[in-house]
Amino acid sequence: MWGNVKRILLSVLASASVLSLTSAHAALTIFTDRSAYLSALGGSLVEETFDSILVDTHFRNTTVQFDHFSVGYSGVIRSSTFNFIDAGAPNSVNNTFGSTALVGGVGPGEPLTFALTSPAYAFGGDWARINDTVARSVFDVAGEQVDPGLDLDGFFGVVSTTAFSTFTVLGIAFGEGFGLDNVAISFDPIDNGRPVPVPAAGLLFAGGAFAAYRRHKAKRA
Ligand SMILES: [Ca+2]
Ligand SMILES: [Ca+2]
Ligand SMILES: [Ca+2]
Repeated sequence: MWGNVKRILLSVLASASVLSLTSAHAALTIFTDRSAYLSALGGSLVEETFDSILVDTHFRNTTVQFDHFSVGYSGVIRSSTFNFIDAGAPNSVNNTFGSTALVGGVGPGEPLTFALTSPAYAFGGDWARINDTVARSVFDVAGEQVDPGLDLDGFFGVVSTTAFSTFTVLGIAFGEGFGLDNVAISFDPIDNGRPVPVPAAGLLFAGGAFAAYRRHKAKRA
């Protein structure tokens, strides 16, 4: 008689089922004031105003390369008024900047990714209509999700203690459209608001090592 005997099946845990996460979490500092952000960067920044783009340029199902990052989107939003660099006369209510700016749009679970040309420590810019009225997106940077809050219209920047290769606007609800301009990035390590001193690369001089060989002077008769 089996009574209350219960057979418990023990699943054998594969060796890969438990991963030891050893990488340290990035410590992020959020700035909503451009001046404070720039002060934290200590002057080591690069900027993108998008103003070199002279005609509306889409990045749906493709990427557009800028000096310091590329941007691309491959989600479900197909409207011509999202996911493009809005040049000339604004074609989007999300371009509130009075100059050429990026206009993005993401659906739930979709990333709009800024892929940096090299690992960076700070990414910020002037944003328009992020999470207007309803929370529709978060930022994903250095392995962390950052909540930009409701009704972000203005500067928002993140400084990280660890380098990151992408900055992503991640949709969390349907239909987030937004604008972005005046992107400011730092590729230099930053510690407590001050750039970490980096030893200057030694310059190697090969003085006197250069010898001119003129073996080809020989003329053939
Ligand atoms: Ca601009
Ligand atoms: Ca336009
Ligand atoms: Ca929006």
